[in-house]
Amino acid sequence: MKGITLTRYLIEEQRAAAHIEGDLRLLVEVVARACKAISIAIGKGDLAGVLGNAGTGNVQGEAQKKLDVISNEILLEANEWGGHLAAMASEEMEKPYAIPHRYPKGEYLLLFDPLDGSSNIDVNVSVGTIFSVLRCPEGVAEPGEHHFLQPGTRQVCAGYAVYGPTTLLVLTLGNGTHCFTLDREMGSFILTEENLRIPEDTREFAINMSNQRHWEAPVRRYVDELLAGKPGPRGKDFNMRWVASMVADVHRILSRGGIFMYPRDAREPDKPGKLRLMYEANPMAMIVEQAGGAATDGNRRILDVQPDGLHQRVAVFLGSRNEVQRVSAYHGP
Ligand code: AHM
Ligand code: MG
Repeated sequence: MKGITLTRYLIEEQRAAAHIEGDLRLLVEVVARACKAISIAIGKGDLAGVLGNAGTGNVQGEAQKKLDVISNEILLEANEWGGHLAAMASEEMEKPYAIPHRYPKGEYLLLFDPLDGSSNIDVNVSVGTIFSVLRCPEGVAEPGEHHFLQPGTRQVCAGYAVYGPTTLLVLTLGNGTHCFTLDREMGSFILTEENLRIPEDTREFAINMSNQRHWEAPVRRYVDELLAGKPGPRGKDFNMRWVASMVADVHRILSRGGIFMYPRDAREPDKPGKLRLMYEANPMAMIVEQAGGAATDGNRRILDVQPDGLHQRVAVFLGSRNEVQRVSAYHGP
């Protein structure tokens, strides 16, 4: 099916697999359209005055970039009126966003990190949008935070856009992970790679090494062994890459293998890592598993973690299956 548009892909999937309902199709198309708008805003950069800080902070206490705020608004505005959603939640908003009463409501919940890796925006390095789709529990008309707190296994769809040299949309509806490339002249996402597969073995790892002194023993041991290279216990040399945009690091791993790690560390002992479960780790874990990879928090499969907060954090080890299994085994049974 390579070469077909996202619209046709969704219609073909709906016919063949019958697991995509009309509203989910609409939802994916609307999110894709919003990603195109974000891609255009990012592409204009300083010409449109969109770089730099917004002068505000988000719920995590992080300084917001202007493009964090713009991307969040683009996603909210695109998705609020179509009748496909019951509510939305975002990294940039403390509480869920209720669909305004003037619009009909649908049966899905949409969660997103509107602009992942935004510390890279002012230096012209790839950033992205990550999203996750859950079903709103039946009979719930006004979903609250607790209705979002479903484990990642319940996701019906997950995806990310990466705004790099090309704009890509990587998507799974539970039937493999597929990659679409934005044709800027046509304004359409075109299927360019079907059924991505992450190699089980790799010689490449991604971690922020500057935090090494704060890591726990299993992560130290694992990374020390990688760094020891050919003469060490692994008997081969490993290469390291760290973009500091999860979308870009995960996309590289989907393309050629590797392991991505953002472990829990001693800097904030009460928080398990930096990345957020609901709109970063869960969608990426589904995408990676659907491509034959693995994703854990060191002890558990990420998709099995029962969430207890919309913005809760989680340690993340994902990518090539054999490496994820090894570092998870170092964490103990
Ligand atoms: P963000 O959602 O606020 O952009 O933070 C998440 C990002 C990830 O994209 C990336 O993997 C990580 O933070 C980089 O963190 P660090 O700067 O600690 O290396
Ligand atoms: Mg993020």
